[in-house]
Amino acid sequence: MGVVNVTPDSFSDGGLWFDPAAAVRHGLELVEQGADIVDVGGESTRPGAARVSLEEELARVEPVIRELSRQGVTVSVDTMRAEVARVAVEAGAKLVNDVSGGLADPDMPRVVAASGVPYVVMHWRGHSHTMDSRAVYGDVVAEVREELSKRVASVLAEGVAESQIVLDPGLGFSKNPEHNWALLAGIGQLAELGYPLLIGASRKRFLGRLLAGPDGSPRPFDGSDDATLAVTAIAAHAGAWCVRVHNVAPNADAVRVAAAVRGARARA
Ligand code: PMM
Repeated sequence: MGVVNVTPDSFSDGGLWFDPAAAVRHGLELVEQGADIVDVGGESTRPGAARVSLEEELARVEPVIRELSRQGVTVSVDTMRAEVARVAVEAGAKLVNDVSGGLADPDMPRVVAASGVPYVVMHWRGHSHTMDSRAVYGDVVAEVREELSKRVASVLAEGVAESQIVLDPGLGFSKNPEHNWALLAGIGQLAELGYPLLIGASRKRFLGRLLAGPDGSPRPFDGSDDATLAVTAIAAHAGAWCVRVHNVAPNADAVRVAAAVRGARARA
């Protein structure tokens, strides 16, 4: 899954694809580089980000989704709003990626159920301005697993089908670096929930912190693409269904390597 953030302020690519024509061009480039899905979002979720209005979010994503879909691209919409999801699916989106897992907008599960498209339910504890203060866990893998199970039960009760659900531990969302590493180590336990898993580590702050220089200053996000690639290989090898990344070409190769190793293991 390649990322197109149609925002002026996303963490690593804010502003680059804010113009709809540039966003469409970038989405097409990502497909050429090997993306199976292009994730289009109009609201930054970086820590501390303020929310945009519904109208602004729709104006950002709708034309981009419509045009990419018209050109045959499999598009997902990255939104917490039911109305944006509804319009996006009407414009051609084939997947709804909700970083709040249905918590931010109570209408979301019903809209997703009616649309019938796959639904990414991410682990989330609150909006960007509060999320760092909610990064408190005893056993992060067990708690994320438990909270995701509750979200699954809730969206199933709203009519979403089991076959629509994809789960995501939400790296960086109310998680400190130690939590993110534990969740990556626990992919197998999360997979036991029985749903496909999506992992979004690309260019996140915990990679920059790991790669900090001798003076302790974090590596800037654009220096963490190789580390993203390592996470992709590990996640895909552990059985993740999808990785959400900004720099698609090398990650698509890493996914192929992991698939080859898994295939060989299955045949052994
Ligand atoms: N991360 C971001 C945005 N959307 N969606 C899912 N499912 N999983 C994620 O980890 C995720 C996401 C934030 O990253 P960006 O602002 O760099 O795109």
